[in-house]
Amino acid sequence: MQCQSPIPKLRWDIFCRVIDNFGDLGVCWRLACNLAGRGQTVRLWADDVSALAWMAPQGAPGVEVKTWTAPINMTGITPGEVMLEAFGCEIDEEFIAEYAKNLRNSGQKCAWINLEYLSAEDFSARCHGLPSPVMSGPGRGLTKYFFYPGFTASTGGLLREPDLLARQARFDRQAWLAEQGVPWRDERLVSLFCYEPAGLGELLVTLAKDVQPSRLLVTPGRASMAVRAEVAKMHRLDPLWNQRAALSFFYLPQFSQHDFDHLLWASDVNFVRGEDSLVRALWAGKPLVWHIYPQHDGVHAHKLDAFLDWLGAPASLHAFHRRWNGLDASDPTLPVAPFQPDRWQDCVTQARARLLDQQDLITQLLRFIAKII
Ligand code: TRH
Repeated sequence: MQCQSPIPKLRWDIFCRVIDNFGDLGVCWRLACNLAGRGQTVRLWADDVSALAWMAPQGAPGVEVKTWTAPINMTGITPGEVMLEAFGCEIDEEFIAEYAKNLRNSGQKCAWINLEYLSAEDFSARCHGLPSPVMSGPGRGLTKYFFYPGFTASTGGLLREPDLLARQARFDRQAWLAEQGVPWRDERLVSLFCYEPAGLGELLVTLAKDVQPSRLLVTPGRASMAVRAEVAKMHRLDPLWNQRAALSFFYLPQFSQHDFDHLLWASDVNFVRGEDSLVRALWAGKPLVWHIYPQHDGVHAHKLDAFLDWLGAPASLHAFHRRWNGLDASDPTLPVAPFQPDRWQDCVTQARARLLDQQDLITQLLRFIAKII
């Protein structure tokens, strides 16, 4: 039997810079709660904490939230044993200097982690866990470690709470929908969390023409603005586009992360975006479509393909994703990508089972820290 070092109870400083949207904070909040849930003490520093008011209105025991000001306010702050920067955000020199001083005084080893973005591309497994010696500044002589989340056993895994499956098993779809005021009459429920997808108009027309009625559960913000604009455009072009009212809409309020999970569990198909909601949709285990965060240099196309390959997506799901993400928009002669959620269920079910066989990100992170500290 392999002997593993015991997991120490440590104090963590997690640093998060909100670039845009909600994912940076969403991932860091989930990370913080998951760590605290396993006995760690966490201070989460974020430069914009405003979204936590709706994402996590109750807070979480063991997590202290600090507004990360520039310059950082170090009054009364002693750095904890673990310093984690999310997505390469740079921690202030004052903080690093204090951290390094504490290490010298306590003789403790450095536990400085850079948590990277999630990707199914090969580099995640190649670079996961690599050390990077710090060559300059107050952290000179320390070592930073790269921690890559991912979908395979050779990466850092995905965030998954220990009670997730039990919560899912207890979930009462009908009751939850009724509580939200969704007038559900057995129609197909499709959740929509996206930016401005190139294939939105096509999806609406497809659902409106379908024999099976659908209700689109639209999240607030960019998704809801995109849908309203598209619907207005279609009314102008063809007032009869949804003549049978086979497609209906329900505009949602901003949910807590907890209720966002419920939305994904209650729906028959989930359209998600960014990073965190993709992971939650995988745990929900329903057919899913991903609106990947677009990058100017176009590298997101490779990232999307790598994910779909790992997922074992059938050709129709690949095609639908390319259309949804505007990756084949230059060719108007291409036929409309088929919306076939029934055919997309198997690959998600199998992918979820593979993931459940692997260790979750927090278990791996805690073991990693126990090894280096
Ligand atoms: O919001 P996102 O698009 O976020 C990100 C950021 O843009 C980031 O800069 C980029 O690097 C990254 O994507 C790839 O999508 P994401 O990651 O799914 O984050 C959304 C978070 O918001 C997630 O934690 C779920 C949460 N959420 C709620 O809690 N309630 C809600 O009602 C909704 C719609 C979302």
